This record gives sequence, structure tokens and C-alpha cells, in this order.
Amino acid sequence: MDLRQSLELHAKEIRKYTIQTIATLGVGHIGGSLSIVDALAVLYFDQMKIDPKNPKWPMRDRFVLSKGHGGPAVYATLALKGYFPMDLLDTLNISNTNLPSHTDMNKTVGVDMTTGSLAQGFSAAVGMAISAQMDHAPFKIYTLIGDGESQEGQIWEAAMLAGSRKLDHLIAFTDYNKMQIDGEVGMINDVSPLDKKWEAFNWHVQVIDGHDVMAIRDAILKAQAYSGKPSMIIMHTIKGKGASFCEGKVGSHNMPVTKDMANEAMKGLV
Ligand SMILES: Cc1ncc(C[n+]2csc(CCOP(=O)(O)OP(=O)(O)O)c2C)c(N)n1
Ligand SMILES: [Mg+2]
Repeated sequence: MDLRQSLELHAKEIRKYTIQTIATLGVGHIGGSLSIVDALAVLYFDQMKIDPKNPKWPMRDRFVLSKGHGGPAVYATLALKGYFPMDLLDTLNISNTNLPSHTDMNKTVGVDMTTGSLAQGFSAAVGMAISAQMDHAPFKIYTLIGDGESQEGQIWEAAMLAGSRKLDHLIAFTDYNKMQIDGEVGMINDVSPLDKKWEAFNWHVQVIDGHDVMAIRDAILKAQAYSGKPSMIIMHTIKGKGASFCEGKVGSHNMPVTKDMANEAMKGLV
């Protein structure tokens, strides 16, 4: 099995457990979870320097899911990586759970920042990158924002600071799935041209297919090698990618998912 096949297999497994986790609860943010799976597969199974046996290792790379509603995909990834037992996934968003619908560093082993209020996670990641820069740290801060989230003013305040401070410890992704909570980003408040905006804020920018694991890996390698600017990797993605019942649909944002729907989706996973 070559590297592409291996990373695609990891992505398929993450998709499978993300769908099953949400189906066990019966409802969840499936669309925005599935659009980021391929990036998570490359980060956690190829690129990030992390140790599931030592989750607070000070020299580890960090990952901040600023669009915290994608928590189910992160939980599936962390479980598959060995941070906690797989059966914990069955506790998604139930009372007193360690897996709330939005990521919480005080509840879940392996989660580096509490997020959910859009744009705040990105600001926290910029703060972590300032700290890493001051310490000449050997690790990177990875963060992922949504395209609807990019309408938040706070994103651009943090972007300006990161560009101004030349925070090359910071590697960010935009999940450019063209959809937000209840409509198309382009119809509600068009964020395009995203590449030109980030370039204007003094970022190193790449635009890629966010479902091509080797393109994601190549972009991360280029971002790691680039010094003097923070990096933004804009990923063209599809909301609900991989689940036949919701792929490319606005209604996939936070929807009921039955076991039957999940089982049907499993057959279509490639
Ligand atoms: C500050 C803030 N405002 C509103 C929300 C509610 N909210 C959660 S997800 C979402 C849409 C985000 O769209 P996008 O960033 O495109 O993420 P996607 O739906 O594609 O995963 C909104 C408005 C929130 N979590 N935080
Ligand atoms: Mg979106």
C-alpha cells in the first residue's frame, strides 16, 4: 500500500466513525465534520508530531479546530489514533460526557483548545503561535477555520496580527465548502477572493483540493518549509463529503442521522 492509499484508508475510517458517532446520538453537525476529514487524516496520521501516550508532551504540535462544531470528526480521529477507547465515541454530547458536540480541552484528552464560539479558536491559535515564536519552539500550531466563520471580524484582527508578527509557527486551513449554517456563503456574505485577502494580510497562501490527501500533504510540507510568514491553506471542500444522504447539501449542517441512514452511507464510502 502506498502513502496515498494509506492516508485515504485513514480518512475512510475517520468518516465511518464520524457518521456512526453522530448516528448513535441521532443528530449532529455532520456536514462540517465530514468536509474536514481528509485534512485531519493527513495531520494526525502523517504530519503532526504528537504522542497519544503522552498527550500533554510540551514539544508536540498543536491543533486548534476553530470551527468547533466539527468536534465529531476530531473525536473519531483521536480515538483511531489511540488517545482514548473507541467506545467513548458512543457518548457524544450526552449528559456529563467527555465528548461534547464542540471541542473542549478540559474534557477531552488530545484536544488542545476549547472552541465553538466562531473565530475565538483562531485567535487562541495566533496567541499560541506568538508564544511558540518567543520560545523559538520546534513545533507548529495548526488551526482550521470555516468559510462562514471567515465572515467574523475577529478572524481578520487575528490574521492581521499574525501577518504583522510573521508567525511562521502557524499553519492554518480554511474549509472552503461554500456553505454555512443556513445557506450558501456566496449568497449571504461572500468571502471571495479568499486567497487575495490572506495575501493582503501578509500570509503565505496556497489553494488546494481539500479532499486530495497528497495535495494536502504537499501543501503542509511547503508551509512547514516557508519562513517569515504564517501559512494559510485554502481547501476547496464539499460539505457532507462521503455521506450519500447529505453530501453537498446545506441541510447537512446539523441534522438528524438514523442508524439506517448511517448504514446506507457506509455502503457508499470509498
Ligand atoms: C460567534 C458564533 N456565532 C454563531 C455561531 C453559530 N454557528 C455555528 S456553526 C455556524 C456556521 C459556520 O459556517 P462555516 O464556518 O462555513 O462552517 P461549516 O458549517 O461549513 O462547517 C454558525 C453560524 C457560533 N458557533 N459562534
Ligand atoms: Mg462552510
